[in-house]
Amino acid sequence: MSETTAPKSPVTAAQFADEIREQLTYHQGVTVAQATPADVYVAASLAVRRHLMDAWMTTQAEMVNGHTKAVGYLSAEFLMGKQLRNALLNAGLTEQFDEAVKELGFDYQDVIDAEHEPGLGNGGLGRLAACFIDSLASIGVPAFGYGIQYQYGIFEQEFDEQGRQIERPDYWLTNDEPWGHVDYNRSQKVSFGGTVVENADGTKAWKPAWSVRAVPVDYMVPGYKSGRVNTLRLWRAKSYDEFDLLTFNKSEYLDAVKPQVKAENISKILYPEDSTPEGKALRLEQQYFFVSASIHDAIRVFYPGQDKPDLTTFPDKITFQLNDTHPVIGIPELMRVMIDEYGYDWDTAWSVTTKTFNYTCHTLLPEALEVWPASLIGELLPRHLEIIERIERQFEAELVAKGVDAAQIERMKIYTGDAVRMAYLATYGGSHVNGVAELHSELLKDVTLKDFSDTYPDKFANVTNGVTPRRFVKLANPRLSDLITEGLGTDKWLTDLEMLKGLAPLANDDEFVKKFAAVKQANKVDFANYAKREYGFDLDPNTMFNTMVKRLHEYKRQSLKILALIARYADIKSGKVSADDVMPRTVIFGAKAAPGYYLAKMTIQLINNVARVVNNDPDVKGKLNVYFPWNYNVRLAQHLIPATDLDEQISQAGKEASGTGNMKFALNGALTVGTLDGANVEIRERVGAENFFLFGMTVDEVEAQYANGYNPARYYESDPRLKAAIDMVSDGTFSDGDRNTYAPLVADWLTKDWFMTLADFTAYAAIQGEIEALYAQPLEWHRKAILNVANSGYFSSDRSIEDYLERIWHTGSMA
Ligand code: B1N
Repeated sequence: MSETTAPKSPVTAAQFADEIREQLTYHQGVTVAQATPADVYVAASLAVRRHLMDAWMTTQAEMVNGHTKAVGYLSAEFLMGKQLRNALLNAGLTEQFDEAVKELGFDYQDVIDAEHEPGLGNGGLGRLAACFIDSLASIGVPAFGYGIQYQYGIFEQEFDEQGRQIERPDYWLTNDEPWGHVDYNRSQKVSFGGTVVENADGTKAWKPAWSVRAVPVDYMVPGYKSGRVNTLRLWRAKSYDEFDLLTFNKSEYLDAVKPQVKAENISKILYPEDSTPEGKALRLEQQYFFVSASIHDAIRVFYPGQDKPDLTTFPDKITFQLNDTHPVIGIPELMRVMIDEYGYDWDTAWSVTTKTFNYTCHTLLPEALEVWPASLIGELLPRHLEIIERIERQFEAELVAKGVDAAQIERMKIYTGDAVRMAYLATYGGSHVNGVAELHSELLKDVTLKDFSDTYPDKFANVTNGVTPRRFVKLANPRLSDLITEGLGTDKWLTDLEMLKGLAPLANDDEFVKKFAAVKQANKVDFANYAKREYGFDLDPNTMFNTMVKRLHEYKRQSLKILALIARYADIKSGKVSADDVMPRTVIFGAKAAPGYYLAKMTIQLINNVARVVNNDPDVKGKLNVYFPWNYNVRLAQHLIPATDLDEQISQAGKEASGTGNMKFALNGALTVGTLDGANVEIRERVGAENFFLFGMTVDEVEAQYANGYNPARYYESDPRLKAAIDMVSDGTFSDGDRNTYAPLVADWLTKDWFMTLADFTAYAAIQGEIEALYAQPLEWHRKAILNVANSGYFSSDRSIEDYLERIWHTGSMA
């Protein structure tokens, strides 16, 4: 572990104000009087960057000269969230900034709001990458994040009059973006297409048809009090031929810019799919683009100025972590680079490659494992397809030698002749494979990659996910952070989160529990104000805040939540339950659906219309309210999580690989209602079964249902409350009398219901009584919430990184 030294050169607020003035004058050319909050945001960001610059350069120099292996985290997504406040925190400049901005005559919030969050990820996988690079820097591990600087991030979500999702392009680069440094002098050439020819000496040469220029855009990744600043290097595609002169001379002007458009399309847009890959050529182009540029970049960085580097030492310089299958084309790429570009033989290249790569799998849905048509790879990357074929031959020979039977060899094919299975390629071509929670890693071994774990048991490992306490506790929840520091008598917990355990005894101290409750209440008031300002909503902070935020997906079962809510509504409407007996609740949803995911989008429409009907019904006024703030993103998460009383983690058991929202909520003192899925299992183990609302089928029970032929209609018939809720969806209550609006959704529930929402409904509805009974005793509720905080220290991404260092990367922090 590195020294926890604060970055050098702390300044006073007055000095920092001068630095902002200087940037305004000499970078932007505006006076303080002319400056807008957006100008001050840019100037302050540039000023913080200057403070981090020396540490950044030292970190890079020591990484190359030192004897510590670096980590290259290859990820198609980095969902960073806003940068300024995080950089201020890690540079130790938060207070100076607050005062300086005031001195300059600006409102602190306006300046912070001027930053447009870079939405370069879809959900948990991209946010995990961002937490991991924060932890790597905070622990002091030399590391690069490598990815793509998409010009358009995840779409901006709006709702139309009917409550349907509308997607708008997120052009986050419209304004000055002070964080990314475009380094044209360190660009790389990435090529595509063409053919493979044989040289006179029998070696192979790839003659590509076209190339693009990969330009690195560098972001600082400052560690918290570590004095280290790592690099996130995001590649931007540029054309080499701004104009095709030949075409241009024929005066076909529009055609002349075509090559430029084609090249620059590669980094144009983030695919908005989550947990389900899109098998498009452009996506493969993106994957190869950033991986090829990154591998060449690492060679440039670690063998500076060397024409003939000794690449047999490459695995001692850097270890590449493959974040899901998206960067797996890096395996044949490193083979190609070593053989074709540097003249190594196959076996040497293979030995280096397998030592360099490790693979993290993030899913259990079989349809989510990427499989590329061989024809597509052949067209785009013909030399790589040859290499993959040879890997397959070697692999089969190895399996035969190990005595694996023919049927199993057939099942394990990486290259089937028609298609390439990227997860299999990653498993064979790297040293380790890991899942992202204990249950997930077990299921990978027993089901998804069983043949591989039977054959290569030592490759398999688990690293349970984690989240950074700097962004998700310190920045998001300053009140709770102060209370924790008060309770523990130190703020060291921010770099050693297991210290939260020290709070456990305070759960029995009524004074502390009341302070904790007051923090939650103040956060709820804050969120109500935020929701009013940003969305025009009127939330009542004296009701329970019950939140479900995550991507909209059938397996996550937003349907289960909305059906239970409708059933509750129906109880009150029908007089079965008197409104006076209802514990008032505010249910808050946040979710984006993939633009092409029909049932997910229909679920969004349903939630919006349930909200409209319920919120306008005088019969339930003040008892049940539903809000769906649009465009859920990191910023909204930071506001909402600290204000939540009850968090929903209700996926079908065996489908959510881990979840990371669950960790953020527990750390911020929400209780969880959840299934035995993903990391819920470990959260419950740690916080204690009595402090977690568990319901629903287990993985085994789910499997038994599938095996016996699951019949959802049976549940509809046998639970009258479920029937009433579904009937209300079909009878037009939430569609102005139109019975067709939700017909496809209802039909799916009654005839397919692949994720068994109906089967879990009764148990889910039943546990609501327990939840409300506890909520009626505030001290008891908050005691349990404190125990959730106290026992969730394990879910720090610092711990995840320590596990990767020990189990997978076999390296440590810089001396
Ligand atoms: O990765 C997270 C986990 O906590 C979640 O449980 C898991 O669902 C999520 C293709 C994915 N798995 N797969 C993806 C994202 C984008 C894409 O194009 C797949 N995301 C997850 C972190 O481990």
